[in-house]
Amino acid sequence: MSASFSTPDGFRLLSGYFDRPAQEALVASIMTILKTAPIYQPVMPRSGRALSVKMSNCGALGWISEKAGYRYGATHPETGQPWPPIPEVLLDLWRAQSDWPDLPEACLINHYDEKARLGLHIDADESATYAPVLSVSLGDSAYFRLGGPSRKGPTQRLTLHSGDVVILGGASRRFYHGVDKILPGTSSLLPESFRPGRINLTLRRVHQ
Ligand SMILES: O=C(O)CCC(=O)C(=O)O
Ligand SMILES: [Mn+2]
Repeated sequence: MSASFSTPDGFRLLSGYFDRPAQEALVASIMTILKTAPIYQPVMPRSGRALSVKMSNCGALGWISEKAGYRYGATHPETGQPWPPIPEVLLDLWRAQSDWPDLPEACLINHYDEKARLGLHIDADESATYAPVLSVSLGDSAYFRLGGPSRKGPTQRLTLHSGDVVILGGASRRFYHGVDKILPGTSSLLPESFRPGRINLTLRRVHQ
């Protein structure tokens, strides 16, 4: 494991942080989570149009996109059940890499199929604005787009592979980023029903 890419702004890409057996164990815990908190189809604020990414969450709070807006909530919007806890291995990742005293309350589970993408955005629904955001890539590789503090500034493309960890820390916590596309068929990790596809787990501290 090495910091294969980092910027002076606190952005870090830890390539291959999780080896294949660790990725398999993580996928198994995510599949268990999805049995009680099924992947659902979120919609965009106002328009109510479907996002191309499907979602679920684990942790005390989940990030929810719905017609009324974005929010953090303690229960699944369709089942009304509390989100399952965040797997210990992800809390270990947070303890090892976040440099933040409090544990994350939220872990967003994004599932990208071969057509899904995520437009440029800033993670801005947390009051803990200085706590870093950590995310784990599982399954097919993806083109990740990293910009800067303004939407119109220059961007660069990074390829994220299964097992990679991305850290938006320091100033980069407020940088625009998104996912241009996934590269179908580049990984055999995920169960058949999730392929071609990519799962991204995003750990966030919500409250200061
Ligand atoms: O899928 C990714 O790598 C990024 C996900 C993301 O930025 C988000 O869910 O806010
Ligand atoms: Mn984001």
